Amino acid sequence: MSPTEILTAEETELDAVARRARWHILNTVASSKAGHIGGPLSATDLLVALYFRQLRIDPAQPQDPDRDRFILSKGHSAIGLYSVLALRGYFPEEELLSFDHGDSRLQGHPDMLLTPGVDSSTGSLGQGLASGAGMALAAKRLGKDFHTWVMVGDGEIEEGMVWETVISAPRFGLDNLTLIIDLNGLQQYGWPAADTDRFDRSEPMGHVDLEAVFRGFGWNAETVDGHDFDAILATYDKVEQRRGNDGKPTVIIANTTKGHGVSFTSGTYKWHNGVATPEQLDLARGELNVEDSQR
Ligand SMILES: Cc1ncc(C[n+]2csc(CCOP(=O)(O)OP(=O)(O)O)c2C)c(N)n1
Ligand SMILES: [Mg+2]
Repeated sequence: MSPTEILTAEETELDAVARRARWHILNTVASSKAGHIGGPLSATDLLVALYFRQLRIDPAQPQDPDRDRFILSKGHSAIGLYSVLALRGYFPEEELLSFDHGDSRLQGHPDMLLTPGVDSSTGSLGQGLASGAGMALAAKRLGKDFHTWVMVGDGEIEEGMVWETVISAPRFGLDNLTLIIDLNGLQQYGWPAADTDRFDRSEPMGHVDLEAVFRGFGWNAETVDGHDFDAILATYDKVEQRRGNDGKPTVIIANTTKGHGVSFTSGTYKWHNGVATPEQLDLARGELNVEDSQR
């Protein structure tokens, strides 16, 4: 496959798209010499399933008022979103190499005024769910049937503003709003711990029954393996089928691994951000089984 060939949703194998997206994440960040790795890699399969099977979108019309919306509230994972947007045909894959350059459309955090396919600017954690609720409420008021999806990190949901929307969304009957929590068990560092060092790297939400909490606030809740495409698609479908029936927003709690898909980045906070060496890139390319031409 040539790097410029546009992949349509119907023609693609999700696993191949995800491997290629993961390669772009590592290779692009290495090329730009700075960027996040672990969060983009944990979110890749969820994003690929959304953009290649679920969202009602047309990459040729990124501003279609009736399109489904997606907000990457964990905006530091921008390169993960850009990789999937490029593969889905919003802009050329080659453009990924401009990532984080001053004059690029692909800034280090998503900019809705610059990048085709980006529905909301994010990066200051905690804000995307509120924006998404606004979009979902607008759809209700305008009589439109588009669906709004938001993805947050598990560290991000320590932000209080997330919970303002968790409380209010059911009261507005926002069954057209779905929140995906990328529960990868790690954030940048971890909780301050008196008895260890400054950062103990414990799970940000490991002590919380998130399903029970969300249900208590009036949400539907689903838990899924965030690296199993069959399970992800079945869960997305369930959400879509339920929409419009019960007035409840839905949370999808996705169990993921930070840095998933590449041996040396998997399961460690140390690859929250970082730049792969040429040797590491070679190793990753082999593990991801991508063609040489994609480098
Ligand atoms: C309001 C705010 N505080 C701090 C940061 C810096 N920051 C960027 S990523 C990150 C950790 C996020 O962890 P998590 O939400 O678990 O994301 P993931 O594991 O998916 O990378 C932090 C603290 C920020 N972007 N915004
Ligand atoms: Mg996390």
